[in-house]
Amino acid sequence: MEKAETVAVKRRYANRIPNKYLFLLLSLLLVGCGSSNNDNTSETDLEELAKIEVTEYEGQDLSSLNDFRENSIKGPQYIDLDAYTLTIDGLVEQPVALSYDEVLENQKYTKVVTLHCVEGWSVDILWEGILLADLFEGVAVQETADTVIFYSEDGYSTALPLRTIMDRQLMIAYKMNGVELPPERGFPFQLVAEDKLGYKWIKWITRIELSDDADYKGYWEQRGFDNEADVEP
Ligand SMILES: Nc1nc2c(c(=O)[nH]1)N[C@H]1C(S)=C(S)[C@@H](COP(=O)(O)O)O[C@H]1N2
Ligand SMILES: [Mo]
Repeated sequence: MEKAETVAVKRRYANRIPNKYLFLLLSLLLVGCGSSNNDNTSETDLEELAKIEVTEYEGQDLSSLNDFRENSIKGPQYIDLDAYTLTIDGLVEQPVALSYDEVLENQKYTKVVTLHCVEGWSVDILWEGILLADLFEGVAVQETADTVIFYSEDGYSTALPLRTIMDRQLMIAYKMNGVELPPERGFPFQLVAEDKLGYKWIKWITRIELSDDADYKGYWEQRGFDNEADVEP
């Protein structure tokens, strides 16, 4: 296969490049092939992103977007933005289905927040996102709503009290450490559930429902994990 490529390249350039340069060109190609042999240990996109991510913010060292342990219930989801909308509905006057760009029209906020997984690892990440409060302003939340239920592409869900979201000014992130969320980390949006355990940090958010079901239990909450999910101080 590499050989066929080389031949194709040679043929394409043969018309344009004087013969005396062909030897040099082919030599360079061969050297190129030699040094790209470590393609076998091919670096993932996450490793590529890790090379350009922000590693420190206002004097604070950050974790890498590679320091997460990928243990999502169905593995990474790959969302096609052309088909994507973020629905906000339930107990609201004006339900919406926003495109990615429409969500990003809101004021952007940046904050270092730590995600603690119940499995005992944690990561300090510089998040960039949109306040849920700003998104809620656009839909006119009804007075009876006291709970916000988040749904994801992979069938996962979780919920938080509306009060918590407003009091703590929680956001959904579209960037981490200065780069767009990679698919493994929840592209296009992950909830930055500050002070809550990792299972509240829902990735690949597709729908946000305003509800009055304060007892709603998400995927892990139904399986016995605490619905408060407060990080122990
Ligand atoms: N949609 C979805 N979001 C999810 C999960 C999941 O399985 N599906 N796992 C949660 C858990 S348990 C943690 S700790 C965080 C970070 O998970 P990650 O390390 O797999 O990125 O994502 C949370 N968000
Ligand atoms: Mo977790």
